[in-house]
Amino acid sequence: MSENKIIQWYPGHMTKAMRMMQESIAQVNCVIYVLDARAITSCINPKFNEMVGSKPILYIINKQDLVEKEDLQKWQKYFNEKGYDYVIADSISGKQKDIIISKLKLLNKAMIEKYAKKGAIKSIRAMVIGVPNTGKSTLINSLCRQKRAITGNRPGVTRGKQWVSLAEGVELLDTPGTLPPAFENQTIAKHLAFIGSIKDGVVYLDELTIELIKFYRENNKQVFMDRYKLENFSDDNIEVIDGIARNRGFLLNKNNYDYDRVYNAVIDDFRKQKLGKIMLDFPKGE
Ligand SMILES: Nc1nc2c(ncn2[C@@H]2O[C@H](COP(=O)(O)OP(=O)(O)OP(=O)(O)O)[C@@H](O)[C@H]2O)c(=O)[nH]1
Ligand SMILES: [Mg+2]
Repeated sequence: MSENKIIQWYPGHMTKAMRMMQESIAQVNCVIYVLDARAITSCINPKFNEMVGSKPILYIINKQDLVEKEDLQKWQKYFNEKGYDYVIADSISGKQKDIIISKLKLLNKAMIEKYAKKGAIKSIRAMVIGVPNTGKSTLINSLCRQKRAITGNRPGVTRGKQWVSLAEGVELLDTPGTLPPAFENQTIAKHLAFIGSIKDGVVYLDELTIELIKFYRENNKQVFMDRYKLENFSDDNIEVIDGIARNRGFLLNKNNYDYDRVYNAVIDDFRKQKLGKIMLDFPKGE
């Protein structure tokens, strides 16, 4: 991802998805905005804010299991200062179901009371939004304790809209992950590529690997060296790649390394948390 190479990914299904969300927003009482704890800043899509308007938002800081608690505390402080409603979650576990339901009820208290006065019970309708691969469908499944929505560790798994009803009087609208039409800067694009929100192929694996090497050289040399049994962390990216290929025995033949296997190993290791718990974005000033 050299400076002159701009990452851009806004496929047609996202335009369609955005339109669908715009059309559906009037039918919901609130929004559940799912963020990946590793890259919170990068997961903010300014287009969502325009679409959501004045509807209340419950932020889910998801994938908390992939970051260190101390790093997350910085974001908690930030969200508290801003007065945002949020729940820190790991949706695969489903442990946060009760707190999420109670926060949703609190967020919609006025509406629920208005109907209660007339003797009516009104369910809460929430649209679940977020950039691709943040865990929206996984969250929905964990809240309804059933595998209703399709999930998968790649962007663009959910395509259409899908309503899922919970016994607790909550209806959730799953939506396809949507990116902004243009990234505010290339750091955001890079971080979204690291966490699997941008399709591999839009970003070349060799470039993504080099960006990850640069990141670890600057932020966490030791974990990277330990993982690939490197004796030192060379300033030359190709030397690092060669070292990984050599130590892992990734060979095309006697004289040539199999670089593709290196790229897949490094990216996979990062995404499967074998390169430590990493936070990519911090609140401004941290
Ligand atoms: N470690 C971890 N992985 C999670 C968590 N929540 C979801 N995942 C994984 O993240 C990947 C994406 O999950 P999905 O629920 O399909 O994400 P999505 O936001 O619906 O994705 P799109 O429909 O493509 O926008 C899957 O591999 C999930 O298992 C979590 O809390 N922790
Ligand atoms: Mg989905």
